[in-house]
Amino acid sequence: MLLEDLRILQQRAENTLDDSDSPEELENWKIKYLGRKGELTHILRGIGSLPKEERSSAGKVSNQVKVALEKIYEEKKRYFDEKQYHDKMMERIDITLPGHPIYQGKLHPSTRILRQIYSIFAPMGFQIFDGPEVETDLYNFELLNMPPHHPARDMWDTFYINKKTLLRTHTSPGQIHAMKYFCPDPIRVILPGKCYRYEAITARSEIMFHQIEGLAVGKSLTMADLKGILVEFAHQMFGDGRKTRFRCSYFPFTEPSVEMDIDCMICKGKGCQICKRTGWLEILGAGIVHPQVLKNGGYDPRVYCGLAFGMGPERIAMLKYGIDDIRHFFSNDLRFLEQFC
Ligand code: FA5
Repeated sequence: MLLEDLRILQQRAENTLDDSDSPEELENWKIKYLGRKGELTHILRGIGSLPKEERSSAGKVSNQVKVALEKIYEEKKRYFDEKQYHDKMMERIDITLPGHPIYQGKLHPSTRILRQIYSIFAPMGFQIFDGPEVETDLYNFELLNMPPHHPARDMWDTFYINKKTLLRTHTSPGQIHAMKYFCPDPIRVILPGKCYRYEAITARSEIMFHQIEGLAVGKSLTMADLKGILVEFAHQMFGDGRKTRFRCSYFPFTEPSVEMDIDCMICKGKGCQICKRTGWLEILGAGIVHPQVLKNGGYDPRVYCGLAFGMGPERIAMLKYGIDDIRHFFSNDLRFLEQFC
């Protein structure tokens, strides 16, 4: 009899649950069937008065009914919870409002100028070659003709990682890496990357900046090739009418060495504060690769000749865009960075 009551109760409870249309109706259902004074509880209380032999099977079945009713209650509750959440979300979205524009990032001015430089040298046959930012003393100095205690090292004080390892002070050690990689073939590469120098930060000098090195090695290269490449570069970067000049200079790894200037775009060569009243602005260092450096890279200097140059893209961007302070480049101020699109 009790088992029959339980079966009927379960059937009825399942049917009425299907009919409940709101969380309130669901809670009423729960109270009616599973609550402390609910119908199932009422039947369970009657188990104690059954004959002993019927009690255990009645207890087992009533427990099964209880678990089954709790399960369908939980499922229906989850359904209402999810529906409520979804309805709430829909309420919050006003599809008639204009959308939020997605902020579009822009290339950093250093990256932009680097890419412009690549695109000037690529048609001349220069491919990009990467060198390490953390260098050994051997590559950064010794193989470039600067043994320990050579006075030229003073021009490039740096951040040492340990006695023999340092952050490169220029991209010129990449010359040796490239020569060792390509030897004995001819070379035409540019080597871009970050450099580090332990020096005072000023409007013109940073402790971290980019350089682009250029290196060509072949059997018949001359100073005329070097000048031709660099004058063409200056005209493409700064405009056709730009005047250029080469001054004698000194680098331990090139002989002869030069520096290249362009006429000052601010005063058009008349002399102003920016060009220190000379009418000229330096843009790069260059020269014919020293025979010993060629040898260090694996090339026979009696057969091969090399030309090399090194420039600072930030300084070039400063000249090109009239930027008065190099510190803007890496201070992450969007007012500066967003001007370059
Ligand atoms: C060199 O670093 C040589 N390795 C260049 C070279 C390569 C010469 C191949 C001959 C053959 P220099 O110290 O002048 O040279 O630096 C080259 C360029 O790097 C400078 O013209 C300048 O544009 C840039 N530069 C140097 N120091 C800084 C600095 N502290 N902040 C920003 N740019 C810098």
